[in-house]
Amino acid sequence: MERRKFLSTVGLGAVAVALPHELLATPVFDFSIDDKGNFKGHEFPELPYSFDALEPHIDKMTMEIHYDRHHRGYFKKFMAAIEGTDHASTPMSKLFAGVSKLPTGIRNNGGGFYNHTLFWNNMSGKKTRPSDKLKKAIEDAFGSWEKFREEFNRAAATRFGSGWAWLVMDAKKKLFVGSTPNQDNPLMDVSELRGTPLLALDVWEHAYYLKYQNKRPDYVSAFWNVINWDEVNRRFDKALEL
Ligand code: MN3
Repeated sequence: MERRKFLSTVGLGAVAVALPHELLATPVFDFSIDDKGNFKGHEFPELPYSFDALEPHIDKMTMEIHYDRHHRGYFKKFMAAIEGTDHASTPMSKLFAGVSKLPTGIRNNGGGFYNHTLFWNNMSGKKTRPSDKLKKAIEDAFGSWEKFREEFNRAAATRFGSGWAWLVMDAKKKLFVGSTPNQDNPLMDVSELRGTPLLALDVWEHAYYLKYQNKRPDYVSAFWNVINWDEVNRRFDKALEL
């Protein structure tokens, strides 16, 4: 099938076929598509733990407001922006890949919906560890685990205004860190960072202000206590496979 025609039929969800490898050249974690690459709708995700599960590092009230108002708000606005259009049956990763041509409401609210879902899932109140394979890839990319931590913290601390810090795998399977403004993410064609997000950290003030006020670096260092490495390991392995 001709590529353009294929893309449009996939976009409409009319044909149940797996996405060709070329579309997955940048492997994605897209909860709007199933394992075979077919569109499966948009759902507001459940928080994978209780509001107080990340205490004392991230407080209960922040989690409640952040999940129930901020995240839900992005979700609702995103749904309103795509309702009744072809975008409603387009996988999010595909929307992001062409987001420069779409209304800014899709970029901002689709990004806000997607990024927070990654974020909740890459945190946990349970102690987890990076796999040996991930550790080695990080040491290869950054020189040492400590250097990785420093670079990630710097990316989070120096993002001016609102945004996100990321650990990303590029198309050559190399790891790097960086940040994006607002609700942008590394899957978006407008982003300076391009690749597969493995770890996300929200550095908007609403993510930490109640507990940490203006001390963003304290919040960033507390984040290391609640990273769900099981999930980061999983994303890393999945990204390597594709
Ligand atoms: Mn947020």
